[in-house]
Amino acid sequence: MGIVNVTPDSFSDGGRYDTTETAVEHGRHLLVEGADILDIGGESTRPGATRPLVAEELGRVVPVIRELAGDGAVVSVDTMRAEVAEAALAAGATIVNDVSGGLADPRILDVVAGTDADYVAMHWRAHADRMRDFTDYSPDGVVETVRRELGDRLEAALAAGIPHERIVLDPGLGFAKEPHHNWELLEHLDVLAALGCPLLVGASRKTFLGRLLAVDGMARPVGEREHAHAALVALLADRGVDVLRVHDVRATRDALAVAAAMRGDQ
Ligand code: PMM
Repeated sequence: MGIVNVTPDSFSDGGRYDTTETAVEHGRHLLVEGADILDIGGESTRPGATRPLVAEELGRVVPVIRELAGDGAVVSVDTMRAEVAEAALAAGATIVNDVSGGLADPRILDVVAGTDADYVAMHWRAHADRMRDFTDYSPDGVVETVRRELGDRLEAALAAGIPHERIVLDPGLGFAKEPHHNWELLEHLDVLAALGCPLLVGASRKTFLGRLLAVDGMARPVGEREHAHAALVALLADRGVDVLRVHDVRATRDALAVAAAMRGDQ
């Protein structure tokens, strides 16, 4: 899944693709590099970010989705809002990627249930401006707590009428998580896979990789985390992850090719 952030302020690529034209061009580039899905988002979820107005979010994503879906691409919309999901599906998206797992706007579950779209439910606790206050995973620890809270979101999606086979779960790396929480979740993805849905993982360019590579307490800058991410992708290849949400599709494809070759599967 290649990322197209149509935002002025995303932590990873904010402002680079914030017009319809540049975003569409970027999406086409990711397809050439081998993306199977394009994830189009109009709201930055970077820690501390403030939310765009609904009209702003719609204006960012809908024209880009219309163009790229018109090209024949499989398009996912990265939104927490029912209204945006509805417009995106009407414009040709077939997947709703909801980083709040239905918590931010529960009506989004009904919107998805009323179509045959797939639904990604990510583990989430609070909007970006407050998520740093929600990193306490005691007493059960991050893996068990995320399994339970994500399990609740799965139940909510099923109760709204989204069939099990159309639901994908995501541990939500970096969302109300300290770096060590992300590593623990990556180490124990099997616990989340036991919920019985495909898994999506989004580690690309995130702060925990920057922290891992820090020198003298200074995190590695966002644009210089790709090698670490490719190494992670290769290691995740045999861990039952079904979808990787990434900025650099080519590096990801290369890492997956190496992992496949090492399995004797060329
Ligand atoms: N991360 C971001 C945005 N959307 N969606 C899912 N399903 N999983 C993620 O981990 C995720 C997401 C934030 O990263 P970005 O600003 O680089 O897009």
